[in-house]
Amino acid sequence: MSKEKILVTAALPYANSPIHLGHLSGAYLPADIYVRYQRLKGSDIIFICGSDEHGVPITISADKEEVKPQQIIDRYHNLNKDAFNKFGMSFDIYSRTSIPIHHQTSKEFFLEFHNRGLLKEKKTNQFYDKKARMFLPDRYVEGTCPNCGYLEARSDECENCGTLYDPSELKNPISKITGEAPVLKETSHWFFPLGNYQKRLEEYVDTYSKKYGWKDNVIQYCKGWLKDGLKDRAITRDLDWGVPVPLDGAEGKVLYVWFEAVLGYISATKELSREKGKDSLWKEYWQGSNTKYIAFIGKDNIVFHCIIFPAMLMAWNDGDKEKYILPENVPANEFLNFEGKKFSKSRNWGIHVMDFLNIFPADPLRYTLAANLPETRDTDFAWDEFQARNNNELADILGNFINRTFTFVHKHFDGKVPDKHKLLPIDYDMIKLVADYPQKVSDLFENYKIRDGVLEIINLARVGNKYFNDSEPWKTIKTDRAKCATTLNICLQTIYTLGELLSPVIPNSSEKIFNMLNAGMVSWFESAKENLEVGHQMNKPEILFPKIEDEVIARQKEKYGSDDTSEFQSEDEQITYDYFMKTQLRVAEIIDAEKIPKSEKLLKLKVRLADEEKQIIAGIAKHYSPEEIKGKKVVIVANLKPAKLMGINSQGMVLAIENEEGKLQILSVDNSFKNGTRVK
Ligand code: B3M
Ligand code: ZN
Repeated sequence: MSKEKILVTAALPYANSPIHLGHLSGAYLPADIYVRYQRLKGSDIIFICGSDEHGVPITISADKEEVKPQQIIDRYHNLNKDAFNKFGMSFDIYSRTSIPIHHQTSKEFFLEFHNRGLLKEKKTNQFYDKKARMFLPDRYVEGTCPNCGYLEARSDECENCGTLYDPSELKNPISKITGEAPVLKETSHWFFPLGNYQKRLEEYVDTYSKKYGWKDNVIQYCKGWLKDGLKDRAITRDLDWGVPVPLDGAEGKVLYVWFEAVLGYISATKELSREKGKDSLWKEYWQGSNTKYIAFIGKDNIVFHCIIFPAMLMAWNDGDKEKYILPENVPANEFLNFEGKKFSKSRNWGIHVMDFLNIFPADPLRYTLAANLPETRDTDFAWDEFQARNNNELADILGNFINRTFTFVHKHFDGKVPDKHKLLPIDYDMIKLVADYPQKVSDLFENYKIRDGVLEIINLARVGNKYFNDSEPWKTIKTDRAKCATTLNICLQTIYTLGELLSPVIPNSSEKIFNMLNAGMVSWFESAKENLEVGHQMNKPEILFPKIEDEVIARQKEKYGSDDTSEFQSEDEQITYDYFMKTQLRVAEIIDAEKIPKSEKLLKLKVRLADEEKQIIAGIAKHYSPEEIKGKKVVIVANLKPAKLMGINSQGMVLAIENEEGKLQILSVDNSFKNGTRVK
């Protein structure tokens, strides 16, 4: 039999907003770690993702900005693709659902079902906006709840009291597009008979979850749905954006976005096959006799991946065409919060991936998120924890172990791998412990316990440090050179293992470790063998994880971690005039300036506005002396929330500009401008 193939997909993000850290934790990072690990193991694996470019979310964004949906999807597809790239996602393809091959694949599924008489065409009454000349999707209609009187109830469901009702019962309905009262108008749609698959889905969930160890949250969620009983579901919509329904007389109708989005995984694999010059390759992963499929998603997508998509594949497989495999596992994660609260676009709460990576490298973020994945419960991203994970774990434990070992070997053994001599119990124990590591971590990763696996690996660095300390090479180098050489040999082999096991988690740093080792990686299960030969010449060490200073974290907290100033905005997102005007830029005179002891960068300034004085801590000490800037009139952000920098209160920010060489200039105006004048 041919070698087993593994197909991995990660949820296709809507191309209507930038991805944020919560998305990474939910699906993308665990998927990437899993895939990179499998590749090191030598598995035949492909990793599929792309943008979800249809549906109401896209049209709402387009309407809001008064542009065409195409413009929205082009912008966010590229933005998200770049962000994923910078984060180190190793997709084999990042496709999109607006491409012809996807339209074709979705139509093929619809027609297969239609031609076999599986779909039911039903007439329903739906809200129609006469002025906009369109049927209104649920989210476009608002009215008064017939049950509790809530004023912002949706067309068929009240968020306030949870009641479901027929749209005709909603009181005072209003179209969100034109503000007019919509009318109920008859329309017809095609329904997929999900109920027909109830029994087989129950069996599928039951056997697969037991056989492949599905996560509890996923099982519970599926059981909840199955218990309620599955009903027919409309798979078409009245909308002018999407995959057109491929039937005569279906003008103005498109396939429901979720019906085709899950098929996007298949079309993306087809596109990848074309790129690789082997059109039929996708079949080996989706339809082969020895292939398995793992779908990484966040918890809000469970029903579509564990119930609806499998039902669609079952329906297809009942026909006479080549059959698809069903997802073997759907390791859906819970949510990541940001500084204690849910990520929220409307409440401006959170940080986008690209904005984060414009400030910090990817690896500390990958490690922080991986060490805290919401695998069994919601978890939280906090700036302080990010700093601590970088400084106390990556730098002080991992970085320190590597750095002290390399420095020692360069100082005392010319940078060459020293020979191993007679082993003591402490050495045996260390060698044995390292030797078991690839299997230990593999057992966790294979069971989607990514977080535990990552914490286990960093523990090896901890143990390495202890071994170094307990062996006291700085003493034995003088008293027992053979013993010292043995210690350092074992430390270096351990670093090799660490570098490899960590490469799925922090790939860039791992690459640097192997540059320092002047070696390449072997396959996963070989990584704890003696891979460094005695006498092998290594390169000089470099700092792997620079510490993150308190003031840098304080700045991020100010920007992204407080209610009213949080900027959950991407840099290339447009802002309104009102949004900009919230920032009070004012002329201020510097009336006093002094150096801050123990800080090279900071100056403490006293500035005067119209009739108040403020203290500002500014990072300009390397460019201006206190004497030089006293008396200058500068531009400050006057309504910045106060924050502490190096323990000192700062009540604003001085505007400055930096050129490519790092030369900095503060923005100043001449004395004719009164203190406190608004800059706009
Ligand atoms: N676009 C929802 C989301 O971004 C949806 C996932 C599709 S996966 C086929 O959460
Ligand atoms: Zn209600």
